[in-house]
Order: sequence, then structure tokens, then C-alpha cells
Amino acid sequence: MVLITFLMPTLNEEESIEATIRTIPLRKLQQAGYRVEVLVVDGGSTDKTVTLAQKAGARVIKSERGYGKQYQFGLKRAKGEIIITGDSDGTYPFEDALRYIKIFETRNFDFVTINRFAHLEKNAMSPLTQIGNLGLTFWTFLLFGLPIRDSQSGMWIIRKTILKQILGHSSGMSFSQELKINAFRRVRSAELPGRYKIRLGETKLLKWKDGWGNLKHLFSMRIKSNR
Ligand SMILES: Nc1nc2c(ncn2[C@@H]2O[C@H](COP(=O)(O)OP(=O)(O)O)[C@@H](O)[C@H]2O)c(=O)[nH]1
Ligand SMILES: [Mg+2]
Repeated sequence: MVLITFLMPTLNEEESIEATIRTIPLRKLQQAGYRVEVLVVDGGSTDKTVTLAQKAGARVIKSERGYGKQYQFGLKRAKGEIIITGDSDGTYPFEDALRYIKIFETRNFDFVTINRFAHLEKNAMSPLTQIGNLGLTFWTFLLFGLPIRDSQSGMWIIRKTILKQILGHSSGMSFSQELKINAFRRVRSAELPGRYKIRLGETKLLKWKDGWGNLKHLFSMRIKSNR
């Protein structure tokens, strides 16, 4: 029986963590013959996130703070042959996991990323964040030729056996684009359309700092990979 790990990073998400875990279609997946692990990588929450995640059935591990650091830490410790990721804020469609896994398996992908812009719910992303996202995606295309619509999506499906080939070095938000660039260059990858819902709780994104940081990261990655 294939084991699937749902992996989420958390940083003070007490308002959303339980609801997010509850969107994982446990029964449907089990009926389809899969086993499920829910893994939360906490970056030092000071609220009730950890307790609530455990109560909702997750295994919680603690790592250094940082979106990238937490993912590096968690991905290596995930037990599943297939890993599905997403924010712990209710925005990504874990409900649709079974459909995505079926596509992943039948088409024999190693890496899939979900395009949030395909079905973006009203008010789920501010106009400024949308512009920032599209700008970063455009530069990812110009610099790396990546044929995707959403370079900043945080919902990925990864085959554990190819993880080492695509893990980058980013400790912050640029982890997401680095992973995609590596994946599309090195393994069998695709982008599939998905939903993006209104966030529960407060955003941790520092729009200007993270946006600018990601743009600089794209250029520095480009320069390094020319060497
Ligand atoms: N931005 C950010 N998110 C973090 C960090 N550590 C964990 N996270 C989690 O990573 C996810 C992404 O953050 P979020 O505020 O939702 O960013 P957004 O989805 O781009 O608006 C959330 O589940 C956070 O709880 C961190 O250091 N920075
Ligand atoms: Mg989010």
C-alpha cells in the first residue's frame, strides 16, 4: 500500500491548522488503497498551533524557522513514497488530493505543482500579490524557460525517490521557485490547474521583502548555474 505524506509548515497558525488538516480526504484516500501520514513542521510557534495539530492527528516535528528551512527539514523526514505539500492556512485544495495523485501515478510524474491562478477564489489573493506573483513567474520564464503559470505555488506533489535531485539551498520563501526550477530541469514534471481559497488567520508573507528577495534569488541562481 502506497503511503502518502501531507506536509505542512506552520508558524503561529492556531486559527487555521485544524481546519486545514480536516480538509485532507482521509477516508477517500484509504478507500482508494492509500495510507496517509500528516506531518507538520513547526518553526517555533508561540500559540496553540502545535497542540492543535497533534489533536487533529498530525505528527509534529520542530525545526529552525523559515519557509525553506522548514521544508528542507520536513521533506527529508517525510515517510511517504509520495509527498503532498501546502500551507497550513486552508488556501490549498487538499480536498482534491486523490484526483491529483491519480494523475501523478498514471502519467508517471516525479513532480507536480498546482497553478493557483486556474481557479482563484475572489479575494483569496490581493491585487498587489497577484502582480508580484505574475512578475516573478515571468522572470522565471525569461531566465530559466520554465513553462509554468505560477512559480510561487506552495502545493507540490513529489516522488520521494527523486527528492535529493531537486532540493535546493533556500532557507526562505525562494525555496518554492528553486524547487520548481530544479524539478523541471531534472525530473518528469508538470503543472496542473487548481483552486486557491481565502486564507484563515493572518498572512506571514512580507510582500515587499519576500518579493524582492525572490527576484534577487532568481538572478543569483541564473548566474550560478552558468558557471
Ligand atoms: N512566510 C513565512 N511562512 C512561514 C514561515 N514559517 C512557516 N511558514 C508557513 O508557511 C506558509 C506560508 O506562509 P503564508 O503567510 O501563508 O504566505 P502566503 O501563502 O504566500 O501568503 C504558512 O503555512 C506559514 O505558517 C516563515 O518563516 N515565513
Ligand atoms: Mg499561505
